[in-house]
Amino acid sequence: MTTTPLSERLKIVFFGLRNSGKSSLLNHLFEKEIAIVSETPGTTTDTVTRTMELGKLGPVAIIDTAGIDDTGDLGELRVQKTTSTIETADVLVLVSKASLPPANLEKEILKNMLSKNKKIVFALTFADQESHPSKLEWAKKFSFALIDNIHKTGILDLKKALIDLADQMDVEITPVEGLVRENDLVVLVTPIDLAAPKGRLILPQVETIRDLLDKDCGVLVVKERELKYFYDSLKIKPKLVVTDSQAFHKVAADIPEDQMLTSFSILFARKKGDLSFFLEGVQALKNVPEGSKILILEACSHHRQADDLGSVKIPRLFQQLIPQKVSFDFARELPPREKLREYFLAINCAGCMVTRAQMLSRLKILKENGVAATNYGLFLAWANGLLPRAIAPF
Ligand SMILES: Nc1nc2c(ncn2[C@@H]2O[C@H](COP(=O)(O)OP(=O)(O)OP(=O)(O)O)[C@@H](O)[C@H]2O)c(=O)[nH]1
Ligand code: SF4
Ligand SMILES: [Mg+2]
Repeated sequence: MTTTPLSERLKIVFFGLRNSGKSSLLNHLFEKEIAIVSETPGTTTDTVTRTMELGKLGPVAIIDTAGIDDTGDLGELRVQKTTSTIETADVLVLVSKASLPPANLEKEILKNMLSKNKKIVFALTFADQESHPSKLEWAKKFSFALIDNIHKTGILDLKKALIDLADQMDVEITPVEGLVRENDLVVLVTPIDLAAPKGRLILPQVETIRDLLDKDCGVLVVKERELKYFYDSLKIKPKLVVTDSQAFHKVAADIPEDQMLTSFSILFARKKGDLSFFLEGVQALKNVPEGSKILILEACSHHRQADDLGSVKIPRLFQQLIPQKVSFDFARELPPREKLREYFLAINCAGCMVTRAQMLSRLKILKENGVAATNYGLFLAWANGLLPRAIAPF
């Protein structure tokens, strides 16, 4: 892994009417012919993503989309895809011709996105033509840049408007942010079992190692079987032990009781999601009504193993520990709202492949529909009787 994964990059989405100059803007920004540009409306049919470093915003992903006013059967599908890309954006750039008055569709989508607290910047293209006063008046309520994609002017203003947002952003913290200091030793327990990918470590483990190195800490990476041997040989007491949630029980038994312990999945529950909301979800386990429906929610299409955590182990443990009969469904996307309300609890994966904004937008919808939520790591800590210990570091 030599580049920042997409899930760690702020998502900046260009959206707007067909032919507003979205793809031209992408090419202008990157100074390269990346996306196809033409005067035929509906040229872009699928999202195009490119990455860059953008000042204080750090690593970002810039995404060009199909027009929000696309028509016909395929056009409708493209609008759906654009809408879901817009929903998961951290920052939205409304690309709109300066020369035309605001369109109703633009106003409607903008209003909807503002109600969801999305950060918005206007890119007013076609600045080489006379600007329409009502468009300028509208844009002045936001940050905006006047852009001429033909003569290549205005891109610095757009970059500045985007970078200025950094101070207002809910920036995703790093895995061990605030938990360690320079020269601390941290032990990471990473089982290498059938579920482990061949020849490499999984993203939460890699990111945690990198974060600890960035923070000038020492890192000892061991499998659960060797933990006791190495732990007992240490001359320095580790500040923290972070384990794969599935090895919680064995790890807790092999280290002293006063050793601070948590799991990768709990680090990621805090980094990607809302730890307090997830903890309320664990409380809900005390009172599970008979016949409840439980939703196991993953965030990517990772390959499932025979004894898969989400689809096999968690339901099995749940039924061993909770006497009430319940049923389980598995999903990678949130079901439609009417169906969602049928669920008592959603148990989320660590969300390592998605951005914090994506996970928070999912949690917001669960909350609005009265569904309690927790995550794999917190559920497993609770199931092993280790919850207070596993959340003590926070
Ligand atoms: N004069 C002028 N023409 C522009 C400007 N930006 C884009 N164009 C032209 O407008 C047309 C549409 O540009 P695109 O970048 O393909 O627009 P788009 O928003 O990506 O369009 P779709 O992919 O169809 O949604 C092309 O002919 C561009 O050359 C600009 O700032 N000024
Ligand atoms: S299912 Fe969730 S935790 Fe597993 S790899 Fe995908 S995003 Fe990460
Ligand atoms: Mg385009």
